[in-house]
Amino acid sequence: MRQSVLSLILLLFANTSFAQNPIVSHCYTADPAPMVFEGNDSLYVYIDEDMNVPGVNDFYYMERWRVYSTVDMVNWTDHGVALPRTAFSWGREGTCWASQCVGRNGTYYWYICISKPGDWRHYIGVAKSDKPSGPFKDARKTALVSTGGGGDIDPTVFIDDDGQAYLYWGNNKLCYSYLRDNMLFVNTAKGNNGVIEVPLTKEAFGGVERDGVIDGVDKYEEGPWLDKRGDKYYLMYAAGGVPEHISYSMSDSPTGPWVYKGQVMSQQDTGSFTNHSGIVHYKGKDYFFYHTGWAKGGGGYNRSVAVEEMHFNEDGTIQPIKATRKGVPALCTMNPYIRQQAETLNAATGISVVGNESTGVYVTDTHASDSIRVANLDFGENGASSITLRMASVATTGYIYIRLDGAKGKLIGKIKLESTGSESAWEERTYQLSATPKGKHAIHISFYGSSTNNLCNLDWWKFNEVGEEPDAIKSVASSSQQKGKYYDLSGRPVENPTRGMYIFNGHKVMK
Ligand code: FUB
Repeated sequence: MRQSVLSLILLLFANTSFAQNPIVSHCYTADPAPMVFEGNDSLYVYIDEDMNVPGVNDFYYMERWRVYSTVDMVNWTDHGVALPRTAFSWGREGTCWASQCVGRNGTYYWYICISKPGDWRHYIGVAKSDKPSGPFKDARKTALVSTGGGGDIDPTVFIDDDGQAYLYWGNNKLCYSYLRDNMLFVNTAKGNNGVIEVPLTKEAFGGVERDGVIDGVDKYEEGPWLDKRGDKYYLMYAAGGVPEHISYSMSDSPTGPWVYKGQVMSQQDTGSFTNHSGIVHYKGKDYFFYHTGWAKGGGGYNRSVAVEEMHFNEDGTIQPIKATRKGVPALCTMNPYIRQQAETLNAATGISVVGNESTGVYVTDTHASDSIRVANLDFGENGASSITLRMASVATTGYIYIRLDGAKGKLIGKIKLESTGSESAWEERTYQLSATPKGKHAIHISFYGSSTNNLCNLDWWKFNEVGEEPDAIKSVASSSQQKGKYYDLSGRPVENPTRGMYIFNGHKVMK
């Protein structure tokens, strides 16, 4: 009895003890823009990929934007490079900064900022796609808007209930434009050739900077995020100078006047001196996304996105939010018995995710000591007897280990790598598990073998429930079972098989 209570406690601990922030750990992600689209069950986050390129001056050197999505808030699908810098023929290398994507009438418009060759200033551009995960293409072939004076970064777009779309942006200044219904042009009849500058007053943003001194309690810096809850409009922004915190102002109209309301996330030691936020309502909860320097090797120029739940007071004001490593809990469990993309990750070390939704997205760069974790799978009461992986590999030595809950958790599968002929020769292979996982667990997949050559590419995986095994359990014999011997469907050897279903030479047979 004591033993089983202890096991239960260990099991609960194993399932809940992982830090969920940052939400992506296999690459650096900055400037999150969360979005939920009508008729779509997922929450998407659009980011610029912070990069660490040896020999390159890393002043926010970024070459691409990526898209992530989730249905449970703890496992995030990497949709790959949905928008590379090269999509903008007029864009300058390394200058892919903050962005936001909105959907309208089945088309997704991704507003970005980028410099031009030989020009230090940023310009706002827009790409579009018929899928939220892209790939996206430059929708105009020219910049959408520019004030000419610099500071044209960090676009945010909001479509109001009456259909009018607003574009806000700006560093050390705040501008907005009315977008036309096609989302690709600003209404040049408004403001100064379509651009309206918001006065950065004390009432609106808490303070004003004069000669490097802030007169007031706060100051607008950059990274605006325009949103609405009920009939209140919210403008959140990075504030206070550097290091930044997140503050907000409210209004009864999308164009102001804005009233300063205070700090949402005060300046905290997250390892990043910038912060950049976005909020979203999803499955009955409000979430606040921001960035930190928390991923391994991270910092001010290698940032990583994190998320916290947020709460509004009755008068619409926002309760202060603390940055935590714990993050947010899972909204639901993951079904291990349907295909899950290998790039749907709770955490990962060492691997890369490549491709885009047109060419295919998959996990690669798998070497000794690299690993993947997927959280909160529900194996049910029957449990799983085998796993099917879609993989491509040229490795003939090396293993994939599958463990429950963590790096030191129970080993349930030891898969010996066999070449599929080439790294693009994809094969579906099913392997018998050495134990039957039941109930709720995380899985930890780790790679053993070469530390220099890619061990395998993984496209997707699915577990097979006891009693639902596929016909060909390939490579079982090579991984753990001997030819000419009978095994039960959980992979245990059977000396004298009677009537029933068995595994024999890697195939399901009826006796
Ligand atoms: O990521 C580059 C710049 O850093 C963004 O455009 C700003 O918001 C700040 O986060």
